[in-house]
Amino acid sequence: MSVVGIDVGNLNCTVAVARHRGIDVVLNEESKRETPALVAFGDHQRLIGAAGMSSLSMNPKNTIVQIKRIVGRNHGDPELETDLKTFPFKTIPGPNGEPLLQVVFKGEPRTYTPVQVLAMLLSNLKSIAETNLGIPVLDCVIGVPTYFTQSQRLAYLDAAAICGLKPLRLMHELTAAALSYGIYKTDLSDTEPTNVAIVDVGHSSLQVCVVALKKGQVKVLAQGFDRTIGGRDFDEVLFDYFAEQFKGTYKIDVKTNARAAQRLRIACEKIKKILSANPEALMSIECLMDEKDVKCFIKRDQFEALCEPLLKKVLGPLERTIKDFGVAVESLAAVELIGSGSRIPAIGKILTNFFGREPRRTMNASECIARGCALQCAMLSPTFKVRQFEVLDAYPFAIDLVWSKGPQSDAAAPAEEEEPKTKEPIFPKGCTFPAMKQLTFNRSEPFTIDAVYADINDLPAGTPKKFASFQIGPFTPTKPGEKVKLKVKVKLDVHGILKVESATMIETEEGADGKEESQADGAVPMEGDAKRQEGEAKDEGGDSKMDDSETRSSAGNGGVSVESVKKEVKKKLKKTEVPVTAIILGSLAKEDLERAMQLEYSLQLDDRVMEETKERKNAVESYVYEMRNKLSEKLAPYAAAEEKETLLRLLNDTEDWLYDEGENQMKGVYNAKLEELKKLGDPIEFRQKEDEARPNALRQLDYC
Ligand code: ATP
Ligand code: K
Ligand code: MG
Repeated sequence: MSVVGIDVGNLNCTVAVARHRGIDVVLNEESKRETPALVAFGDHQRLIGAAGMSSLSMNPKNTIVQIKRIVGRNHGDPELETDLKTFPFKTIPGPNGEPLLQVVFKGEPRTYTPVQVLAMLLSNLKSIAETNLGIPVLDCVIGVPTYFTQSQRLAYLDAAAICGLKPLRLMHELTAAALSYGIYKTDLSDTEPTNVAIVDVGHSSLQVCVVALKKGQVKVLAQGFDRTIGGRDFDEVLFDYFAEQFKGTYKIDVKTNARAAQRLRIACEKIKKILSANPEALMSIECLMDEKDVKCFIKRDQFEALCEPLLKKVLGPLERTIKDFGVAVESLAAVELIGSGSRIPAIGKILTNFFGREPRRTMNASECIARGCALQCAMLSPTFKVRQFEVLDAYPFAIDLVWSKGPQSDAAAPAEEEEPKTKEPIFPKGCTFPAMKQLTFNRSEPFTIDAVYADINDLPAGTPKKFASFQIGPFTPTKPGEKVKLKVKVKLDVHGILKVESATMIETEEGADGKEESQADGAVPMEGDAKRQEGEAKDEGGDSKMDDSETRSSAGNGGVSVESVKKEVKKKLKKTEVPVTAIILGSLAKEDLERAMQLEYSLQLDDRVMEETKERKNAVESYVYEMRNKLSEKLAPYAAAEEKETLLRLLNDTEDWLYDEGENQMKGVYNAKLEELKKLGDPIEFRQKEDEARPNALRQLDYC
């Protein structure tokens, strides 16, 4: 079984695998440790990851980048709209509210959903792992940013399913980093936690967390983020600056030309990197637009001045996180910096000032997330033996559950239509997950439970407050029309996705004390907090060890004590499973998922055929060159003059053909061409080989 960790970056992805001697970051087909997060749709084939790099500037309109920013978002979300302005490709609204990516692929206009494109990228990362491991990859752990919403998480799971991956966990990137940091630490105490802050400045966001490390355990204490500070935002500052400069100096507006804009953006990223190590840099692009070469110097001071508004924002997430942590920065045992965007010296300075010390780079900035994910995968995989290290992660958003009141309860309590606003959310911000909560209802008819973000301000603008909705029922009480007790288990699962795990109708069998029952549950279920039952949050799979007998009820509701419920009701309970239907969950419908899987499968077949075709074409090409050389060297004595001339002519014609109509042919055409050449070449080679095999004395050196 495969044990794989995948860090899907907005710019760069890393794949790590567990082998018996440890965790290794594996190389892609170009022997690189990082794989660009892009999918390019070409005239003849799609190119994913490293293979598509040149399409970035050659074919920008059909090269999808930053898919991590797009996936799980709705068309028209303000944050997405801002992003799309800087992307060279186009989107249109899709049937499910998602932005459809419009490309021209093999000469045809096509649209793909962001989930499909993410699946393409994941399939490339999967195949990198497979090539290195030599086995099919299914199980994996995939990193996600802390700030991912339910719909982004679901999109990742769908994309993984489309390309045949089975994530055992979607793991918060910084938690993965913390795991790969903590597990190798030998000086951790059993009781006294070592508190460490980790800051990740990536391409599209800044994330920070404070974790407590103990022997065999990492617990996330606080976390923060800003989705508007990342390496790409610094590129954009440079882009705007140079675009403006070139308008004046060269009278060109690169913003009106997709290819020029893309080339300038790529150049800006390089300039930014140069400025991390040098006080100044020269921007120079040949033939950028209107056949004009451009040149412009920029100093680091200038760059930093331009970035001041951006740099000012860096403190925000740090301050919020430390405030949530509730302890001074001085008490942190270490501050670790990861993510390649953190190489900007000005960011380093801000962090140094804030934390009162220079952050360390103990971890490999671009690999620790993938490594942490692989470690987690190894721990979750039954086939792997690895030192267990408990991961107590924290969920970033407060989640509440709301439900319609039953008709009878409405009548009974008309004044209580609205839930009290001050109550603590069911899953408070920062709660440990996976976690399970049990709710008790008193109903006679089916009803719905909605999951909402309790504080929508924490989420990207445009995120709907309600993100999941479940119908509980139908159910048929033994005495029709009578209220029954329903226990509903709600789970925030290992991926950070909220689901209703189960609903159970609980009836007291004949002879049970009905009076006590009604006292316990009152007319309106779930008033206040007292009846929300905490599940076993620690349970990895979220499988709670909850027992009905542990149910407590609100004293204010004239409740029954734990003991009395246990003794008198337990043996008389009749439990019936009640169906739960997700009305909104946001993952793909089964048919759509299957269709997407089939499409991806056939695209992969096309890719394979293309690869084989390329390989056959190369075979023809190398035959031409090698044969020509051999004919003038070792094969020369074995070919008659006429024979040699015919073959040479055919070789030359084939070479011309390869540059002309033979450039894009089907696999079979190249095979036939190779056969044609070999028909003439093989007899000559045969004679030479036969001769070589003879004892020296018998060699017939001169055939002609
Ligand atoms: P994210 O974590 O946001 O999803 P990612 O993981 O792809 O994105 P990283 O690979 O950590 O991001 O960082 C990429 C960013 O780091 C890019 O913006 C890149 O330009 C920037 N970067 C890389 N090297 C340097 C450098 N030497 N100086 C400044 N920035 C750099
Ligand atoms: K990365
Ligand atoms: Mg990253």
